[in-house]
Amino acid sequence: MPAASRAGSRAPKGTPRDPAKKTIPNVLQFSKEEELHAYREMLLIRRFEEKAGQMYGMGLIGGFCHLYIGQEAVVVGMQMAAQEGDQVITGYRDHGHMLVCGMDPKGVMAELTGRRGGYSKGKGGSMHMFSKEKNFFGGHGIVGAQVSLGTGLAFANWYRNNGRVSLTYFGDGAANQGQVYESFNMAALWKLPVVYIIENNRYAMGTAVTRASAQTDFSKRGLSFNIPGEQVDGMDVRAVRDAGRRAIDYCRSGQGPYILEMQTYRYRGHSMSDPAKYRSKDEVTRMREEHDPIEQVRRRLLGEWKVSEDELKTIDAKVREIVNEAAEFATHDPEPDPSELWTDVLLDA
Ligand SMILES: Cc1ncc(C[n+]2csc(CCOP(=O)(O)OP(=O)(O)O)c2C)c(N)n1
Ligand SMILES: [Mg+2]
Repeated sequence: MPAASRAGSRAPKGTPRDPAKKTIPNVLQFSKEEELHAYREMLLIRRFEEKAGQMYGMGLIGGFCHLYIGQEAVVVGMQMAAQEGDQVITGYRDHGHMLVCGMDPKGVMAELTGRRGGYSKGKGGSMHMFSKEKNFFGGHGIVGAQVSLGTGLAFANWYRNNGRVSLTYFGDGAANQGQVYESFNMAALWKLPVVYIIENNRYAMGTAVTRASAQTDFSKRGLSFNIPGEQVDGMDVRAVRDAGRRAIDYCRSGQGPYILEMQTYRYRGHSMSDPAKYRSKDEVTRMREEHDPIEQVRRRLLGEWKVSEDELKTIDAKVREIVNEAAEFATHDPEPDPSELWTDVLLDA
């Protein structure tokens, strides 16, 4: 948006308001570079996940595989608010988190196909990947387990006084686990630097939030521990970055944990086999058509920032190239040698 309209010049008194014009607080505005960055990052996740879905269908990926399609704005917006050195930890719906942390798409895809060049040498699969170098701490298949681990990362930050913040992601279903509240208690008691990011995508497998949760406002889940919380439009990457900054600043300044409920939506099934009887096709179509996080940015780039279709096509082509290269690597890299079966099981200490 040009600077003049960003400054928000006032209309003369008595001018009727155009109801179609929504005034977005200045704080939600992105620069053109930020819009382009968010677009690229979200598109990389989307295309990567679409490719993973295809490869699963072709039998190249086995075991569990949970796609992040629809939720891209959450992790991209949060990472735009984070600083180098802040840690990320999440559950099994983790490919997007790894990509925004800067992990190599080839290594992630090769882990999905169980190849040597994968982040866990082909022995961990979709739910078990880590990169200490990129501050990504997994990838966890036990629902809610990452919450206590993420709190532990925050405890280490506090102990070392290193100024880092732990970004601990979990789902609406995981939010009902007991260990979450034990973690909240400790985090609040010791004022640990952890942002709890609850990705409320409305379902835990086939169970709607309203069927499983007595309190569906997840931002209130820390109330009895005095942990502040906010509900955020998790389909708008600008709203995510804005709330992310507030939460991370709060934690980094030593005031303790913070909760962000990201209101988001997953377009695909829970995992790769999902009868999808728990929601209507219309509901999914409506979300895709009216709230898609990538389409929102694309529209602003074309409209407000006058970026040409060609420029966007070049970005799209580049993203596809990265994903195709990753898929190519992941189909040709050899599988681990059978002698590797017993290695990396226990740590030699
Ligand atoms: C302790 C535990 N209980 C149950 C499961 C089976 N399970 C896997 S995913 C899932 C749903 C979790 O939903 P949510 O936290 O909303 O995350 P989402 O899949 O929507 O990202 C369940 C019950 C598990 N993996 N671990
Ligand atoms: Mg969920």
